[in-house]
Amino acid sequence: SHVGNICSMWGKYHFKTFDGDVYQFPGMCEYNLVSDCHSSFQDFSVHVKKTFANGHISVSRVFVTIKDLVIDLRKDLVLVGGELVAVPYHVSGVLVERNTIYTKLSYKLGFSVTWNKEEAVMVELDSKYANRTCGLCGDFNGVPVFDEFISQGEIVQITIKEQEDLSFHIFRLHTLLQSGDWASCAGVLSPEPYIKACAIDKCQQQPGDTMDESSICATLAEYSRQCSHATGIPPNWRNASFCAVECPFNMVYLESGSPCMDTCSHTESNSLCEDHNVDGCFCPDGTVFDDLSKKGCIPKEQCQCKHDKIYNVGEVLLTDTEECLCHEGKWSCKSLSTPASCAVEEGSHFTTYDGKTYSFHGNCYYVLSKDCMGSKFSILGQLIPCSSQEWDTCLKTVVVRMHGDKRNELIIKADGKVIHNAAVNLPYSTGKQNDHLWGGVSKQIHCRLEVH
Ligand SMILES: [Ca+2]
Repeated sequence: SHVGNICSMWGKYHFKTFDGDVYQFPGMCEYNLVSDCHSSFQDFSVHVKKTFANGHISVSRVFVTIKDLVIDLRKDLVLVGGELVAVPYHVSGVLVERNTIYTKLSYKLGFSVTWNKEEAVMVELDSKYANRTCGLCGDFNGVPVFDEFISQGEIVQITIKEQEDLSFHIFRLHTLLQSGDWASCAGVLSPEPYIKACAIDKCQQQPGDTMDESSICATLAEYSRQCSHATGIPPNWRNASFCAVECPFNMVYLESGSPCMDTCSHTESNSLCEDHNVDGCFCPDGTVFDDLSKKGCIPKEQCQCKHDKIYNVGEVLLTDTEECLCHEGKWSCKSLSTPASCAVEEGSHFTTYDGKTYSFHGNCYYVLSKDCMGSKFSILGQLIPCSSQEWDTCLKTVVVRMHGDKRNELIIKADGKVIHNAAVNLPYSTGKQNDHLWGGVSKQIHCRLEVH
């Protein structure tokens, strides 16, 4: 299961190591969450900086280093090597992306960091890093033990005093998480460590404090995230009066939705998506996100098109060669130029592209037409005396050569056979280099060649 490769921190000071230990570490500083400690040359590291403001503990920055690259994730900004960058941002195998809830950094060689821009950070690591990490996420050796934080040969004990009277809070969460709504999650992930962690939060409060729901919200959010990752389906547990999340535009909050959002520019993102579901703000069913005018979620039919500027549905874009209509966010184009044609008929009657006709009797391969500017195509015709009527010539073979490639010619024979390295069936098209060839063979050869 994926959960084994996840380390996370959430709430006021809860951590879960790669090996599954949940512990509390009430530090307020900058910490190493995970580093590659296998060799002196560090592959990567993830550090977090915690801050306390307005009675609220959160992570204010996440620093990720990958080899020489230093990526500084902040609540609303992303800096790479100290320079502000636009998101989504790609560089050497690293992708930084952001949605309404999360900032996510993925490194294709083995890990990802997801931060909710508040207090929760999750690191997912490839198994190849097993037993070679250090930091608050532990050593990732598969053994859940309490003493895996070894610093310079000394064991660093991270623990917290047993708290009194956790019973009330435990009871409240137990009741919630044992309800039928959460059954799918309970089936894939035990809620016990999360319940206990949350209860500890409550007891850190001063006597007389009113019920603080933020700890419960943080716990349920974390449990829900981990449940989604473990392929469970968390319920929509938030509502307007309990742990509410406000979504921008007309988006709706879902506990479990595809992180790949369909947009006017990319209407197939969702169906091609391989990422785990996440919580967040999503477009209602039947709509896509308007990423051109940023007007929120709209029906696909209302999507505009872009070409230098933005065009509305039904607007026409005219170019030298095409007339394009904006339809559902896509250009539907037709060519304005009519194709010219030339012909060889009866083996000796020629019509040029410009309409001149003449007769010619040959006995060889002749160039019928070729691209004389480049070498996109050349078409050869084999004219030889007909066997039945020796005073006349027949077109025996047509050879189409693309890009001067003599070893990959398309050969059309008078008997209807078409050969492209081997005999092929009609209709035949070759997708190579975007050249489409379409042929229909009858008594005379008709061949249409389109070069794009
Ligand atoms: Ca361990």
